[in-house]
Amino acid sequence: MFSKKMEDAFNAQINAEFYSEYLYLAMKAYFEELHLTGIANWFGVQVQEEHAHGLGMYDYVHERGGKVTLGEIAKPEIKGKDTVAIFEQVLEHEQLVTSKINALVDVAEAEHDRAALSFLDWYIKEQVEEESNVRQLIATLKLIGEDKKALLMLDRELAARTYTAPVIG
Ligand code: OFO
Repeated sequence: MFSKKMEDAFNAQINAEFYSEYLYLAMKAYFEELHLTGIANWFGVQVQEEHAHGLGMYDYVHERGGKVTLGEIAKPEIKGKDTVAIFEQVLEHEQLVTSKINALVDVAEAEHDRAALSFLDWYIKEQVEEESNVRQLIATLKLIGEDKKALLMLDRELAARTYTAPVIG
């Protein structure tokens, strides 16, 4: 049985995933406007991933016989003033999402919803990967520092990132 508490918690997380999509779309635009198209591409893949994360939960709520309720998506705000600071904002954001997924797991535990717990395992692992990828990029960007040539090389490398639809759950 899919409780109302579980349904509300999943709906809140669907909103958080679509907010992530929107935030990364804003960041993609930022880098596109700087003609750093490889970094923009990296964000484009993030956008698709977040969309899949949101839809994965959307489908799951329906699979459990629940009701999807979509709320407002907040205006995304880019706080970072340079590339490193923007990726630091991404890491902070992913850490926040991790804490939200953990809170969702807490609800599933309190509701004794084993099916939801098993479904959410995928998201827990995904968050470890998301945070690790961004941490790695921040370290690389810090090494690059003011070296424009090295930044362009990284940009070229990130241009090769492609999206693979995840198998969720
Ligand atoms: Fe959905 O993982 Fe990022 O936010």
